[in-house]
Amino acid sequence: MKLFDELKWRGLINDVSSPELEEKLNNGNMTFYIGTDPTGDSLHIGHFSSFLISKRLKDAGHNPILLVGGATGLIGDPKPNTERPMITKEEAKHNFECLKKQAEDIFGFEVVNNFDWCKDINFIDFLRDYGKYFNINYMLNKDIVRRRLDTGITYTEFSYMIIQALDFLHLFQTRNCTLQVAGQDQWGNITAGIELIRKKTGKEAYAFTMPLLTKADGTKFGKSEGNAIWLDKNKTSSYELYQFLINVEDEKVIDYLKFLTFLSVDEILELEKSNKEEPHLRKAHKALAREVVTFLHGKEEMESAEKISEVLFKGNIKELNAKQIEEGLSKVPSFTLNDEMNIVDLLVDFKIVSSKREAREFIKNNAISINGEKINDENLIIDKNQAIENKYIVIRRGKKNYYLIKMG
Ligand code: 629
Repeated sequence: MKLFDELKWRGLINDVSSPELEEKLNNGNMTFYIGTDPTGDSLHIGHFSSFLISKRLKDAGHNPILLVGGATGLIGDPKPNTERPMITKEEAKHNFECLKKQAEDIFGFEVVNNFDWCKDINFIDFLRDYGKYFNINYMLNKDIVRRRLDTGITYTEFSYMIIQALDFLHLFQTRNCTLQVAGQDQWGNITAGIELIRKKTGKEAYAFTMPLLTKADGTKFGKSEGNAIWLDKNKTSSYELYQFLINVEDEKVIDYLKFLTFLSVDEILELEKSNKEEPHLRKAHKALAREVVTFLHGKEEMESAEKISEVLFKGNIKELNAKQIEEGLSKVPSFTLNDEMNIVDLLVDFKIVSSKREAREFIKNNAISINGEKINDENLIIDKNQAIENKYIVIRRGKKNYYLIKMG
């Protein structure tokens, strides 16, 4: 399957700037770029779903440049509804450093900063050398700008597309970068660049956009209980990322495998068959979680995440070390135990049960386990001797309720 056909099959093609692009993509060796603004100190899975295209194109013989917008991050790409809060120059610089390192660690590709060439453009030259090529009606016609006229858009955000356009021109002229790629929301900014290149050089540059990944109900992919899924494992652990992926909706898991993994067409078709015929095995979900966690954090982190998932499902807690317990039980109620305590008092004081009677009932019915072992002695004393690595005691009530006791 040729590259362009595979990109289409994977659902990665939304808009294409010119029919010639298909043949150019199939015959490898275009220099291309994809950019992001340093609005935060970590990339999230939405960025990942777009940036992954850089590896697909690289593997097909093209030459990737990643851009982190140290300059555009100070301006703010207009969003459909409201003006972005201005971030400080220090914040933008810090975020730039974080994203540059993350992009290099994950993809290993060259990262450029548009602040490097924007910082030398003075105001008059900006208006003469770039602003002069932008007709106001052209700018007002961009979807997002038009929508913001009612709620209000400042001159700063209105100017944003000119900067992204001059980026494309700069990379076109200095790096022979003839292609820009992005998610579909960037079409206006990218075509502004193609126009500027045509007007300034008389030559054609190219672009294609990808659809933004969505959930079955059309809302944005990449949030779990309202929280972003970060690529920095200190913000979203490998286990949380694994859990997020293994729990995606059944009707979307195949789309996500196509979009987010490098599994072959045949492997994905095989998983699609399994997802239909034996959904309870969840092979497609497991493959998605394994592939993405391995790509981002390595095989060891993926295997640890998988082990935590299996152990918490089965309950054999003693298989986990302290770090894995921290990762796997970061969201459950936790308490500090400073001194030894009788199990019935502990269950009541930490509100794991509602009364001593209920505590004795649960214990009698084998519904309480300590570090994976069911207990039935209501006189049991809980102290740090039972703690895993002298740090944690895990209490499970019934099948689903975990509580984490931290040794004081
Ligand atoms: C200067 C800045 C450029 C080229 C691109 C840019 C950034 C661009 C933007 N991108 C989004 C972002 O930074 O705002 N103006 O969060 C985001 N991008 C990845 C995908 C996207 C896009 O990082 O392209 O479509 C979805 O994640 O919204 O010279």
